[in-house]
Amino acid sequence: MELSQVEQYATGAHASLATCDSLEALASWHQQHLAKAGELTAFKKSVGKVAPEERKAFGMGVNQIAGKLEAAFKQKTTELKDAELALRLASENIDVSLPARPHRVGGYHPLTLMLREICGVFRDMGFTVYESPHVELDEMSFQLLNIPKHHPARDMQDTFFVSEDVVMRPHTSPGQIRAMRELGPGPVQVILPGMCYRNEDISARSEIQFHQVEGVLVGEHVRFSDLKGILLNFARRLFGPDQAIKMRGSYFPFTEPSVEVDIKCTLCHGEGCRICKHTGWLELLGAGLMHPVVLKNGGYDPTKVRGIAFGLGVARLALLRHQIEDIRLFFQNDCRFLSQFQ
Ligand code: FA5
Repeated sequence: MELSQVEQYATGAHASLATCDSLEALASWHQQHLAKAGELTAFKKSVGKVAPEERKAFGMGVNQIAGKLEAAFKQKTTELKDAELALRLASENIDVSLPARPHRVGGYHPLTLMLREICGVFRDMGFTVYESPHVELDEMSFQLLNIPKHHPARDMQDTFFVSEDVVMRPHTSPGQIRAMRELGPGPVQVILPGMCYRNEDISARSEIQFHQVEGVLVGEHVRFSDLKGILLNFARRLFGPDQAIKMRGSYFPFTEPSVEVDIKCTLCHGEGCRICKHTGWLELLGAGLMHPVVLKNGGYDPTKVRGIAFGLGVARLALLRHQIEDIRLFFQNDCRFLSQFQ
């Protein structure tokens, strides 16, 4: 074995290294030449076959050649990696001057916001929140509220029956009985917010599910004027210090006397407009002094204790607040509509 043979081999190896144009090609070049089983190793091993007096020079020569090949391999590797990186950077070029994509965040439903605002106003007046079931006994929803079976007043709400004795509550009033029974016999001052269900024709003003907030105040010194004060304060907190309300005589089996409360149109301030159907007033809620039968069913002596109750529709207030004309918009889940209230 002569050193010149190794030099000749090395010239060929350098030449083929120069033609490598990818990291894969480079890896197979390395496999062929510099790896343990590669050609250079074979030359290194052949040192034993060289004549003893030439062995030293041969060994040094081979090592020198090996060092050069390794250095060339390293340099080529760096070159190819740099080239690949440059190519990748060029293809992944990001234009940092482009505007960012809007990051959409969720928000509360306008009815939830309205409900929270209403609860906040009553909380400031000393009311606490009492939750009562959505799936309710017929007894609680009607009979204990002075509406016996087959009473014509049942027609006031077209109720969804789950079974003969169980209904989807058509109003929050059954919570009156539950609250009095649970929190009595002392004074009670609660609001009952929640969803109600009625089998009604869906229209711009009516849905088959809608929120009500019921208010109940029971105590020895409770009077009808408290009802007026609470509701006037409520209307003024929501719509400003000059807001007027009006009470009209009405009928509910569970209150006596009963009233319906109108609010002076918040849009036209009583002048008459589309929203108030040119009357200047909008119906807001039903209310009254609790009927003695209801107080008794709640566990109170109606000769000693009086109560006031009211039930208001949350969507009605939201319509007024946002000057919307159709309640159905709240339940269509159209993000373009809902996102306006965040
Ligand atoms: C009642 O439900 C009585 N329980 C209210 C009450 C409570 C009277 C306590 C006396 C004492 P009414 O059916 O009028 O009453 O409903 C009250 C409010 O709920 C209405 O003024 C309206 O704002 C809302 N409401 C009723 N039905 C619907 C409906 N289908 N869609 C949307 N809101 C409704």
